Amino acid sequence: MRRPLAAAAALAALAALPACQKDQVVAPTLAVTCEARPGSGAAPLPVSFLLGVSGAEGTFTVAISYGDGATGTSPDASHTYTAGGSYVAAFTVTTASQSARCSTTVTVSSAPPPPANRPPDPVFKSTPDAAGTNQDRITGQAPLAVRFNLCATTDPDADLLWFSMDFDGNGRFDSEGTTGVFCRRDWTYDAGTWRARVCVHDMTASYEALHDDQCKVYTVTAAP
Ligand SMILES: [Ca+2]
Ligand SMILES: [Ca+2]
Repeated sequence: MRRPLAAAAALAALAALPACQKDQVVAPTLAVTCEARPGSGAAPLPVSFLLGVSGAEGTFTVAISYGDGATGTSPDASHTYTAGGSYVAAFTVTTASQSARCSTTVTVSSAPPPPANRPPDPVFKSTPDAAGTNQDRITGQAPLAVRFNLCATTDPDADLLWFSMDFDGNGRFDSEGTTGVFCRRDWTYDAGTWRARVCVHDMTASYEALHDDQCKVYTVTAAP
C-alpha cells in the first residue's frame, strides 16, 4: 500500500504548484536592429547593413526591401544605390513563431554628370608651308607636291580621330581614315589654282562622330 500512497503524495505535490507555472515560461521577444554603413554618400553608393537579431527562437529568415525596388534575403550582402534619393531599407526577420522588423534610411546624393566630351584641337600643317594672313596659301611650280599633315592634332578626351581630305576641291573627300597614314597625305597638283579642304573630327570606338568636322581650306596655286 505504500506505493499508491507515494503516488498520491506526488500528485498532491504537483497540485500544490501554482496553476500558472507553465505560462510563466514567457517566449523571448524577437528584437531586430539595423544600421546602414555608410548611411549617406554619392551615387553609386555601395552600402553594407549591420543587422542585430536577439530573442529569436530557432532559425530565422530575413526579407530585405532596399527601398529602391530591389529586394534580398542576405543581410551580409551589400547593396549599391545607383541613383540619388532617400531610401528606407527595411529588414523583416521571421522565425517559426515570431516576426520583427526594422528599417534604416540611406541618403544618396546624385552623381555629378560626366564631363562633356570636347572636340579635338586641330593642328593643320603643310609642306611646303602655307603663307598669307590665314596661313592658307600654298604656291609652287607644277607639278606641285603638297603634304597635308594633321598628325599633331590631339583630343582632350583621347578619342579616336577621323581625318578627311578633299585635295582637289570637288566636294568629295579623296582620303578618309583614322590616325596613322590618314593624318598625313600627299597630293600632287597640276598647274592651276585649287582649293584643298582638310578636316578632322573625334569619334567613338564604334566610329560615331562626336563633333562636327573642323576644317581648313587651302588655296593651292601651281604655276605652269
Ligand atoms: Ca573628344
Ligand atoms: Ca576630291
